[in-house]
Amino acid sequence: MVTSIKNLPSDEFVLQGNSSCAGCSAILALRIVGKALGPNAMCILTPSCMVASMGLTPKTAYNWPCLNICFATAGASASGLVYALEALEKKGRLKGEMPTVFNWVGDGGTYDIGLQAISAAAERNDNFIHICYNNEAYSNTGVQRSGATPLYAYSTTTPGGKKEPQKSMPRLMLEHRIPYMATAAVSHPGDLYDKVVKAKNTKGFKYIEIFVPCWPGWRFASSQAVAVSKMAVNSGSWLLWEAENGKVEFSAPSKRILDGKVEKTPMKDYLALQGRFAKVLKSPDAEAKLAEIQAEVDHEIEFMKKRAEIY
Ligand SMILES: Cc1ncc(C[n+]2csc(CCOP(=O)(O)OP(=O)(O)O)c2C)c(N)n1
Ligand code: SF4
Ligand SMILES: [Mg+2]
Repeated sequence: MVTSIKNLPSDEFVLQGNSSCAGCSAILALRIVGKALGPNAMCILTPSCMVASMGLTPKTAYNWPCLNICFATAGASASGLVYALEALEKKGRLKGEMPTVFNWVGDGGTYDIGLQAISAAAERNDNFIHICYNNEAYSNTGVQRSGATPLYAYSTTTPGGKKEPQKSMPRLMLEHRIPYMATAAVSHPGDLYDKVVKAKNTKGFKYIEIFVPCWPGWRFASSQAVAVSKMAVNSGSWLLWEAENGKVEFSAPSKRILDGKVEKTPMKDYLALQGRFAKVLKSPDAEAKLAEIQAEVDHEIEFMKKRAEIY
């Protein structure tokens, strides 16, 4: 049974007065993650919107010890912190319970520049959670394309629409066959909360990727991030699942789509909510491009269905 939003703990680890955009769904996701992790956690951040949102010492808005590290090094830095904590514990010098070490890193820091160190830490099965909040762009520096930016989306470095389809980071992580990994979305807070609790209670490397639409980057109204996220799930373009040691289980909303119990929303309706696809939807070959985007989504669904059957 998925935890209801009404039953999430009232504790807050993302404090008022942080400097994220109003209506930022990444900061909302971090609030929910905080409720699942509780106070005994240490947070590592790479350069991103979430570092900017944290603010400056002594008025930082995240209520955990936080380390801001180099863009490429989330995997290596978290490993180092975990090894240091484990050494202290071994020597009897760790006060209290072992904290949960977690990375809070964007898609740029995960899919692109941080990939090698994250993959290496996963292969070593180091004991931390890498959380990628995926807003499908380098938002903090002005919305440049990343490996997570979808096909035909506008970004400042793809003014005519991105020509390449997005890379599937969750699938890359799946084949590391780590103890636990999951995809989640800001529109499904109970599901996200439960997955972070599960990751916290699992030893070894954990990966969670959270879908967090960015309104200034994707060009929709600031009040609509959760609605856009819901639409991504309902269209099947963002699948919710989890995997223990490489074995995939689909989560309720996506499972209903995959089992054919619920009709998925057409991609056209989802894309129409976002200004970053406006040019494509108005172009003379809009129908062909839409069909290509829909085919990408359908292929991913078929792939994941088969992947879940064979392992
Ligand atoms: C090595 C290096 N290259 C570039 C930058 C500039 N930079 C700072 S934040 C950022 C974007 C980060 O994108 P992402 O990880 O997706 O996080 P978001 O901004 O979307 O929250 C970039 C390119 C940097 N700090 N270090
Ligand atoms: S640019 Fe996007 S991800 Fe960054 S703080 Fe604003 S809403 Fe959040
Ligand atoms: Mg990003």
